[in-house]
Amino acid sequence: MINQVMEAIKSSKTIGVIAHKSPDGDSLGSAIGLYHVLKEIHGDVKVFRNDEIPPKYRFLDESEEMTPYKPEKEEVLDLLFVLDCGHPARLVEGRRILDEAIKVINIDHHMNNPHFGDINIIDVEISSTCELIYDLVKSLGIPVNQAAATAFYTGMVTDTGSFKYSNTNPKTLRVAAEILALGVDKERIYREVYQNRRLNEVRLLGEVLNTIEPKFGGNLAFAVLSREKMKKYGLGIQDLDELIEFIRDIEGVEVSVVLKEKEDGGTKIGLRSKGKYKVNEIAKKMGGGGHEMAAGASVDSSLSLTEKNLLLLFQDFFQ
Ligand SMILES: [Mn+2]
Repeated sequence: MINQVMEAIKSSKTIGVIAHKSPDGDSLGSAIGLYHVLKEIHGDVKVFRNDEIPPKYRFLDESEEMTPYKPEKEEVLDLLFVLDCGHPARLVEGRRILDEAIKVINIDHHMNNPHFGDINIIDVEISSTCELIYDLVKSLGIPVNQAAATAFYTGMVTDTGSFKYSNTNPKTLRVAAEILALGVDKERIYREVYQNRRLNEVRLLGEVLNTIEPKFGGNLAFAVLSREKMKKYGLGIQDLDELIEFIRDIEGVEVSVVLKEKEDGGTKIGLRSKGKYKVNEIAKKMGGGGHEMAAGASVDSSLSLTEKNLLLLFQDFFQ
């Protein structure tokens, strides 16, 4: 496998790196990190921005090296790395670059990844795609510079809930320690990612929290964010992503759900669990996927219909 990856890098003239749309810390960290690593050994590497970068992650691309992906004009790449992407559909418009690339290396940690690459490096037990890529880069013998280390560390911190979740094990912490020793400013990462809340996000958070009524004997905390409400505070669908974890952490609650109304009238579903229930089972039934403790889906149905459908599913789920 390692030799195949090195061979693919060496024999390709043009290389691209892309991750899923609606980026999070792990997808951005793995894409930007791998880009900085590949640049050490290859002259023609591009990293694509498959979406807007949320403000709290913009520090990862301060020099703005990410190329905005334009489906109508992208060249055909000799080699494309697709990262942290549980299904090709999660690339959305970026799907075309995958279909056209001559060779694809798929690196991911989501369950049920359909192995859509020519080379597939999938580990569903590992904390994050960033940890997986770090392991790979190490065995390839390519140096990890400070920019790459910062990106990888960010992905590991965000996908493990700052090393709190069950996907954190002794090896995760050993890898994190190794990466940290490469000159990562971890205080800066915490400040950028967690201490940068906009006042309006906090105000909306307050408004929503005031209405939380746990259901199913207190097991489920459920919150709904309409477009109207988000607009009132000047926020969009990518904002207030801490709400779902905040309400999961209510005493007695096992599972949290946040529904956000999309611009096209559909609904984005987020699901989190404290550990007793596997929420990817619910996500799968709604056409989505993810990890056992953190999953989601995107559906065409309205907020109210989606809420109704989900509550029916949860009725059996908590039996
Ligand atoms: Mn991930």
